[in-house]
Amino acid sequence: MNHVKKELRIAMIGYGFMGKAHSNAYKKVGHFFPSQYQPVLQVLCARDPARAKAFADTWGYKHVVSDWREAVMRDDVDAVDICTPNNLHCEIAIAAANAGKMVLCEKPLSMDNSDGERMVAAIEKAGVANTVWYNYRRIPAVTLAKQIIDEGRLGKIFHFRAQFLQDWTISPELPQGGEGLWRLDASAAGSGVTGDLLAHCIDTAQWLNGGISRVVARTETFIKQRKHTLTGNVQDVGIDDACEFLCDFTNGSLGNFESTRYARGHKAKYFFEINGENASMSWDLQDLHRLEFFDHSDESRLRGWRSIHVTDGDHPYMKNWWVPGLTIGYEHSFIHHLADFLKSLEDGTAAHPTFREALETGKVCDAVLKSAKSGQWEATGVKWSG
Ligand code: SOE
Repeated sequence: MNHVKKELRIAMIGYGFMGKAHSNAYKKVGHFFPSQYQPVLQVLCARDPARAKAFADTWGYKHVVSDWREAVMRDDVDAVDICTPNNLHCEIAIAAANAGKMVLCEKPLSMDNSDGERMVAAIEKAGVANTVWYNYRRIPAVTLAKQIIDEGRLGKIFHFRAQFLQDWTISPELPQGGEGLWRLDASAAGSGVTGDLLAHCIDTAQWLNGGISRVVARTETFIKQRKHTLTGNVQDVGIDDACEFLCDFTNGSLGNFESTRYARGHKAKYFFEINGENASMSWDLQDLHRLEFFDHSDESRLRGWRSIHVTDGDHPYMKNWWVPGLTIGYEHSFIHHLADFLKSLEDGTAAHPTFREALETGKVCDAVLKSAKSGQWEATGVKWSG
């Protein structure tokens, strides 16, 4: 079979947490989701040569380079996967698109929307396949929530609420900047929890419930100064440590979002709930197989929240894994994302979320940060069609 497959030769830029998650997806996808395309780990690009070589050996990359420009321009590369800190996404994506490569980019798309607009323009001008790795859409219970909404089972939707809570930056001793800690450095990350965590919630929310038209937000930076890993100097912290916002969806429903890295005891609590006139649903990453569902049309004596264990063969993605009832995990959301990307290549369709759709998430993030400064409601300018 293998000889008829088309190779999809990947240049992976970066080798942190996401470099690992994506490399794992490239390795496994073909074993579980048959496709005409076979990803090939062609080139790993990273700055530290010894560590890059070790990563490449572990995952089976054929070549190692230290300059992303070289990786992007190579003739033996079909697709560029951007897993760098956020401040490099724009330049790499534009160069890759201009070189005619497909581009897969880690979230958030960009530092801000002026970069995002330039990226979308380059990608669309080049006409190359593209996607942004908002992976949580591909958790089977979240995909099932989308199916249930699209079937109209909730009726008119009134409320969407979401939280993404962590606690890993509470210590004032934690430095900002450098590997692993660039998320605390505004010059590398763009923003704090808004771009890093709420962007996930916003992507899922708009996918499930349509566009967000306006927001009012507040942010807080609890630790005002931190030592910078690279310079050794104590510097002002430019990111938002916590963010809360209210919003209006264009379908008339109200949104309520919260994210923080200061919720002691919560490591990655991503939760959402959606209330419609006929039914409600909620989902929690820490029990990721379960979709909680309440259907008001159930017989009243038996009516109550049911907890659907989304592991059966007719649940999204699950027939490609084990027998019904057996579970999968976080890393599978990336495998599903990639499987859908490969399918879109076969079908000649867009791979969601596209850069343009991820820009709509970025517009909400920008409006949230703007509102936190102005103290006013801010329009997002979102044109949601995804
Ligand atoms: C931050 O800690 C982080 O790793 C995000 O960057 C990821 O996008 C999120 O999925 C988990 O948390």
